[in-house]
Amino acid sequence: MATNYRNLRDYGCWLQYDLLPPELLARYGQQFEAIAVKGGKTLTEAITEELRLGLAGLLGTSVSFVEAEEEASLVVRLEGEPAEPGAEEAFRLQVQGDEGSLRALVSSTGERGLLYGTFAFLRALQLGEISPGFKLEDGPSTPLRLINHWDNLDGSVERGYAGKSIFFRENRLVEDLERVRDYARLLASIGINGVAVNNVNVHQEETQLIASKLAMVKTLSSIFRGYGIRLFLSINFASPWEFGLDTADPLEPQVQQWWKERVAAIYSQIPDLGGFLVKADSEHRPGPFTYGRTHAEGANMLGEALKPYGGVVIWRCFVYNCQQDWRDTQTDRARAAYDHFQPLDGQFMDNVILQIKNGPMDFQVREPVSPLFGGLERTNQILELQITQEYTGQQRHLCYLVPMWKEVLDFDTYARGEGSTVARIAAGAVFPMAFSGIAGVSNVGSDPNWTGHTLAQANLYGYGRLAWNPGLSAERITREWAVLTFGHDPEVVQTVSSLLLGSWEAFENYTVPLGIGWMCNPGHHYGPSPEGYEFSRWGTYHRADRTAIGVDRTVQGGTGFAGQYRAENARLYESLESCPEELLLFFHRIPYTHVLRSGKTLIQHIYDTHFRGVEQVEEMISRWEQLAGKVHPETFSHVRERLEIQLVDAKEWRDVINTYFYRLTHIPDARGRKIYT
Ligand code: GCV
Repeated sequence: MATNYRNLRDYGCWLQYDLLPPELLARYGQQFEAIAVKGGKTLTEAITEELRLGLAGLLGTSVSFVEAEEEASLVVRLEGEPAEPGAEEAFRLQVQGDEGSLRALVSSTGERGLLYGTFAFLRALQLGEISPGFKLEDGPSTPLRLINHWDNLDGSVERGYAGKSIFFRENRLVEDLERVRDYARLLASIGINGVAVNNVNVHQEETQLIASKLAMVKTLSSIFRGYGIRLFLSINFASPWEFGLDTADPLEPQVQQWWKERVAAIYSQIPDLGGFLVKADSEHRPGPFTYGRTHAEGANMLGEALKPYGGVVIWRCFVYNCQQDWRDTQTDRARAAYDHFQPLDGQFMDNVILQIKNGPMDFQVREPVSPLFGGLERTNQILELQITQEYTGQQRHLCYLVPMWKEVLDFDTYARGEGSTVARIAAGAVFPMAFSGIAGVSNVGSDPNWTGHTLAQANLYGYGRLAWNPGLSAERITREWAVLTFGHDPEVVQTVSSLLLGSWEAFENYTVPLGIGWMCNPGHHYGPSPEGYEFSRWGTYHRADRTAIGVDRTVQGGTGFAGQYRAENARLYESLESCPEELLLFFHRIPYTHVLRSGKTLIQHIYDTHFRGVEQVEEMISRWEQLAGKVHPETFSHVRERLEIQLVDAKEWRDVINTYFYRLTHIPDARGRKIYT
C-alpha cells in the first residue's frame, strides 16, 4: 500500500528532489558528497535520511556520512545552548569556499533548528541560492505553528476533501503508519511543530483517546516526535460526565480531581504531549456555560491539570448562538467571539491560549479580521486559519489562500499604535505572551496526492511558510513551491505561479460579492444557494430585498460590530465612504443603485464580477493547457479535470447569483449579457 502511494508523482509534494537542471548541476554536482552530522539524538535519523534522499535526488550522487568534520563538505552541527526559549528552533546556514569547492555549515543550538536548517539547505540548493558567502540566519517568528485535524476515529474527516483520515480507520489506527511518517516529514519541512490529530467536535468514540485508546495517541506521538512535532489532543469538555461523574462543572472539586488524574495518566504515557485543544459551548458541544461558569473558569480548570507537565490548553473562541431566529435582527453573530472573550481578558492562566478564527464569522471567502486581535491584551492567543477549502471550493476549485492569509497577517489592529499587525501579535511582539502562534485546519487526507487537488498542496506549503515567517511575500512562497514541485522550467514556474496567485480573486468574483458571505448550499457548503442560509438558525443573513442588501454593522445605526475595533479601524469601517469596498456589504446595507468608487452601481459590479470570474477560469484552463508535455502527464490531466469542474461550477455560480439579483431588482445588465430570468 505504502509503496503504491510512493510511486505516484504527486505523493511527493514539494519534496520531489528531482535532478537539478544542468546549470545548477554544473555548480553543485559532486560538491556535497561527504556529510558530517554532529551532536543530535532524536532527530538525527530524520536529518540524515533527508540529506541522503535529497542530495541523491538533486545531484544524482550517493552521499557518505563521515565522522571527521574536516572531511565533510556539508556539516550539520549542534552547538552551544539556546540563549532564550525558542532559540533552539533557529539555525544558521553558511556557505564558504569558492564555486569549485563549496563547504556548507548548518548549525543550531537545538535539534529542531538543525532539522529546519537541513530543509532550508535543500530548499536553497534547489532554488540555486547556495553560493560562496551565502548566509542565512533564520528562525520562526511564531513560536507555535500548528496543524489542526478534524479527523474522526471512524476515518471520516469533517470538512475533508481529500479522502479519509490518514490516521484513523474504523476506530483504530490505519495500518499504513509509514504514511503518517511521510506526513510528519512534509510538515517538518515547512516548520510545523505541533499537530492536533482529532476533530474538535469530539464524538463519543474520540473521547476514548484520553482513556482506553491512549495507546493510539502514544503511537502517533512517537512518529511525530521523530520530526520534532508535538502531538495535541482535542478533548470533550464533558469527559468527566461521559466517564461516569454526574457533572463536568469546572468548579466542582471531584471534576478537577478527575482531570488531574486523567492528565497524569496521559503524561505517564506521553510525557511530551503538547496539551489539549477545546471547542466548548460551540455548535452543540458541551462547555462551562452548562454550569453557569465562564470560559476562563472552564479553561483554567484544564490549565491547572496540565500545568505540572508543561502542557497547554488551546481554547477556541468560535462561540456563538447557533440557534438564532432569522427574525431577530438584534443578535449579530459577528459580534459573538469578542462579546464572549474580550471581557475575560487577563483572567486566563498562563498556559491557556485562545485560538481565534481569522474572521468574526467562519472562514468565508472575504471577511474582516476578527476584532479580538488587538482586543485581547493580556491573554495568550493564536490565529486560526482554514487550509481545508470548506467555503472556497473544497479542493475541486483552485483557490490559493496565501494572498488572503497575507492580508490577515498584515492587518494593522493599531492596538499599540501603528504596526500592531496580526502577524506581530501572533509572534508575541505586540503584547507580552507566554505562548503565541498560528494554527491551520488541515486540508490533507488519504488521497494519493494528499490534498485532493494537487495544486491545493500549495495551500499547505504556503501555510507552513507563512506560519514560520509571515513576512515572506506571497510571490516568494509561490515561486518556491512551484520550483520545488514542478522544477525549473521558467514557463511552468511562471504559469503555475500566476494561476495560483490569481485564483482567490477569481473564486471571489464568481461566488459571493463584497464580503456578504454565506450564499452557499447549507450543510455541505458547496455550490450556490443565495438564500440557503437566509432563514436558518445559524446567524448568517444577508437580508437582500428588492432595493438593498447587506447588514448594517455600524455603531450609528446597526449592530455595533464596527465598534469592536480600535478607533482607527472602527472609524474606517463605520463610514460608507472609507469602508474598504471589498467589505462593503459586511458592514453596510447598500441599495443596488449605490455607485461604487469604480463608478459602477453595486448591481453592475455584481454582474461584472460574476462574468469576469468565469472568464478568469477560462483563462486559467487555456494557460494550464500550454503546460501539456511540460509537467508530469498524470498531474497535467488531473489538474485539467479539476479546472474543468471549476468552470462548470463557476458558470453555475455566475448564473444563479446574477439571476437571483436580476429577479430581485429587475435591473438589467448594462452590457446586455445573458442573464437568465
Ligand atoms: C469542526 C464550521 C464548520 C464545522 C466546524 C466548525 C468549527 O462551522 O462548518 O464543520 O466544526 O466550523 O470550526 O468548529
